Formats: sequence, C-alpha cells, structure tokens
Amino acid sequence: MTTPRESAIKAARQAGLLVSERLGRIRDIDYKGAYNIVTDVDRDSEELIVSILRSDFPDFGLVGEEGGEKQAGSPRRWLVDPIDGTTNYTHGYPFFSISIALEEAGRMVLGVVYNPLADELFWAEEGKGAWLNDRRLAVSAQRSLATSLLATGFPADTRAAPDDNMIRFFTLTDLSHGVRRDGSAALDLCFVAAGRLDGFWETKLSPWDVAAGIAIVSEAGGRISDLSGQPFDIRKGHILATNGLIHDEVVAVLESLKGRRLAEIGSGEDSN
Ligand code: 2AM
Ligand code: CA
Repeated sequence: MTTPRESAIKAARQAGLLVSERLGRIRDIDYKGAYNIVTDVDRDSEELIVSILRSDFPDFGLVGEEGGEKQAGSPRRWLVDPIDGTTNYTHGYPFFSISIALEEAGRMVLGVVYNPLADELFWAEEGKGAWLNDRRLAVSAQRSLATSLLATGFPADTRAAPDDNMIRFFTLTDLSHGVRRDGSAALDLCFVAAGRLDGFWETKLSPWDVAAGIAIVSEAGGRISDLSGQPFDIRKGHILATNGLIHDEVVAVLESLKGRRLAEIGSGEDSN
C-alpha cells in the first residue's frame, strides 16, 4: 500500500520534471489580482499533483494554490504549492520548488519540498527526522546573529502595503553576515533545516508556501514562531524560522523595529 509520504514524493518528483522541462517555455502568464503571477505551468503542475494524491488518498482534503478547496472538513488535508517561486520561474531564475504538506488536526505531519533543477528532495515526517535525499538534516549550530546568514522575502504587494519589510532587511543586513532574498519561501525554510541558513523571516505568506517547510524545519530541530516570538499562525502567515539558538536575538531586533518604516531613516543625504 502506498503511504502518504511515498505519494507526496512521487507527486513532487513528477511535477518537478514537468516544471523543469517547461522552464523557458511558458505559454501564458496571468495575474491573480494586481501582483500575483500565475502561469499555465503552475496550473498543469497542480493538476498533476492533485491527480496523484487524489487517486492514492481519495478521502483526504486538499487545498492547492491554483485550485481552491476539495473535501473541506476532512481531518487530514494536503496543502499543495505547484510552484513556489513563480516569479523566479517566469524569469528563468533557477530557484523554485514544488511543495506538498499533509496537515492532520492542525499539525503538519509530513512535508515534501522538491527543487527539480538541483534534484534536491527535502522531506520530513513527524517523529522521523528531516532529510535531504538520503542525508539526515539538522539546523546549524550558529549561536550569534553577528555571524549568521539569513534570508527574507518581500510580499508581492510591497509597493502598496504600509508594513514594508525594508527596515528589517536593512537593519538585519548590518547586524549579520547578510540577508538573502531568494524568492521561494519553501526552499528558504528547507535551507534553515539544512543549516545553509541560520534564519528566515517573511510576512503574509499563504499556507501552501510554508506548510511543508514548517514540518521540515521542526524535524531538523529548528524553531518557528511569528515575528514577535509568539506561536506561528498559518492564517496570518508571518513567520520566523531559525536554528533556535539565534531566535531570541532576532526577535529582539524585529521587535525594536515594530511600526517603523525605512523611509524614517533612509531619507538620503545627511544634512550635517
Ligand atoms: P509563490 O511563488 O508560490 O507565489 C517569495 O517572497 C515568496 O512569497 C514565495 O514563497 C511566493 O510564493 C510567495 N508569494 C508571492 N506572492 C504572494 C502573494 N501575493 N501572497 C502570498 N505569498 C506570495
Ligand atoms: Ca505558487
């Protein structure tokens, strides 16, 4: 009998093949709202994943970024992002992934994130550890923010939204080894799990962007919260994931920036 893990890995690998084969050959780019890009490849990838998961587990619920909700109310549901990093994908920037999670009674019990170009398959299952291909993952042992490498992302509506992330980016860049901005939240979370990054934060993410990555970071020994250090709320999507050791230090910096915008301090020439 197929297990959920086998099914999710099969779906992620097959979708990864489809997505990588069609890189550079997108037929249509549409906008969902003013900023959110969707391509024909996102839709075809989701259709492929859904067909595999539904045929293996017809009773499970499913929420996909491009397809909405099926079997709402089921105690177990899949959360599917057929391409995480669609903006990168449309530009041919090689950093995107397929993300599939299984949620059970509000807990992420399984996460699979696949980067088809690097052939890196990250997965974790509750109690079974986090893995990259056949290697067990653990978060970094970095104890200090000053020597940490971080990543963030900016919401798609960054031009319009009042809570801009620039002040956090600006400040934490100065306080650390640097802040990357790579465009796939799912992969950024996996990089925290793998110890390639010591921390990652972003706001306003959707459940399918983070669900699998949360399972993987947790099983790799990392810590997840919102930007204030409070429990992460998937409906809000404000996430801070670290190796645990630098968590409080990052929270203290983020808290000190609350309600402030870069425009306050980044006004150009200093008059004296
Ligand atoms: P996506 O490619 O699946 O849309 C990049 O900063 C991260 O933000 C990616 O994980 C990206 O996922 C996500 N993202 C981009 N636009 C978004 C939007 N309008 N709402 C929520 N998440 C978004
Ligand atoms: Ca997506």
